[in-house]
Amino acid sequence: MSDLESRFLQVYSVLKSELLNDSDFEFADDSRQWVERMLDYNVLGGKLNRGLSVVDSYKLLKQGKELTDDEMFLACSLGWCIEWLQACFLVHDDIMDGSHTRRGQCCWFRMPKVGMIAINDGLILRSHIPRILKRHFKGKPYYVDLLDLFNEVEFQTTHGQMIDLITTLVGEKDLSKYSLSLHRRIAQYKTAYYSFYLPVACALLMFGENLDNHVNAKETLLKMGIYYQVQDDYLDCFGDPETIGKIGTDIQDFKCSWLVANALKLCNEDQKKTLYDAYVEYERMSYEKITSSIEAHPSKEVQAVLKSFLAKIYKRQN
Ligand code: GPP
Ligand code: MG
Ligand code: MG
Ligand code: MG
Repeated sequence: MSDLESRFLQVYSVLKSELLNDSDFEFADDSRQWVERMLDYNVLGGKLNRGLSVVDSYKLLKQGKELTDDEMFLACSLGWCIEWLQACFLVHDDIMDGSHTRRGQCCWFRMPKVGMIAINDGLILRSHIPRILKRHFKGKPYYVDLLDLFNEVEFQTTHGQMIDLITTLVGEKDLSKYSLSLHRRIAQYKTAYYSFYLPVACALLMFGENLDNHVNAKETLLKMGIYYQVQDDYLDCFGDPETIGKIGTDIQDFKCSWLVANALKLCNEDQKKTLYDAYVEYERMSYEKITSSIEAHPSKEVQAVLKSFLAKIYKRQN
């Protein structure tokens, strides 16, 4: 484990302990144990990419200058807020998608004695974010912007999830309605905002930037997020469940996945081969397009942030 990862995990323990001793609720042993088990099960166990990239981005914005202990703690806390949001989304998404496994373990709602309590657990996870922000960021000039950012990204993600879900109602009857433009919309809203824009936006706010001045970076991050969801769709079908930690459900769920949207567009002869070749080509083209839009960005620091993101996901296997 890297130094950064162990610092990051230390901050998790602090935040968890603060939440489990929140004086605005009368915790008893059983409720405290429930929340603790629920947090360890759902917030931990992932790759922590989104969370760690807040710290990486903030460091790059500071041009490699050493972070103070306070800055490190705050950047890690913002990273954890994103991991908390992700945990909330995954708990709910697995119920909606009827999934069985996540991060190499049983989905939370399928655990004995959990079932639909998982719905409330997802809401608890979401409610923890403003608790963390209030405790550590209230009084900072960017506090309101942070709250606003998390609210906005939640709006975008839930609406992306909504089109992902309602699209299947049509798709079950008539797959020909699926298209790449519909897929792009689903991917952008359900994944790209919270997975790519949010970590950088958090780092920029902490650095004192106005997000309105970074629309170019936002657009590039959204492109990367779409590419990431295309990878997710590809891995859902062709990835090794051992490596990706989940068993795909997109085909059974009639999802408007990138694979089916392309299959329909390409009128394949040998379907598997066509889909595979299309993916390789898509990966190359995306990389090129994203790289050139990064290089068009005026600020070298922002370019460095964006490039470090791209390097993290290009040709990922899990
Ligand atoms: C990924 O979809 C999108 C999310 C996990 C966001 C869910 C949003 C909610 C508001 C609940 P996916 O179903 O392809 O992800 P996975 O393949 O990991 O199940
Ligand atoms: Mg889903
Ligand atoms: Mg899913
Ligand atoms: Mg998926």
